Amino acid sequence: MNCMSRSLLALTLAAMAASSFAATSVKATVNGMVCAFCAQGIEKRLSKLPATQAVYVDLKQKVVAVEAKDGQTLDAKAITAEIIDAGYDVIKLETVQQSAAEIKADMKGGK
Ligand SMILES: [Cu+2]
Repeated sequence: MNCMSRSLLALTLAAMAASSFAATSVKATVNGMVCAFCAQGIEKRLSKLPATQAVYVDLKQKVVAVEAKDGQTLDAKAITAEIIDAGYDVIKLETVQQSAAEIKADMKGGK
């Protein structure tokens, strides 16, 4: 290995470390959830998806957040399908660079 490829490798490793730092989540606004059982049902379904690391449901703010496992991509279509299948409406879906815990903290912060 020469000098050039060694420094390239170092750069690549640094980039990988930086990217694994920020968690990616799919944040959905869902209509129709009224009680803790609704939240539980959705949480259970979404937890079963292969790329799901964590799920957070906020009944009051109608938010369902699914955090992706490191290096994996969440299937927004599958998430939407699961929520609709469970009997609820997805109004909005967005990808955010936050973990489920960070989204939860935001919600509790009263934003
Ligand atoms: Cu319910």
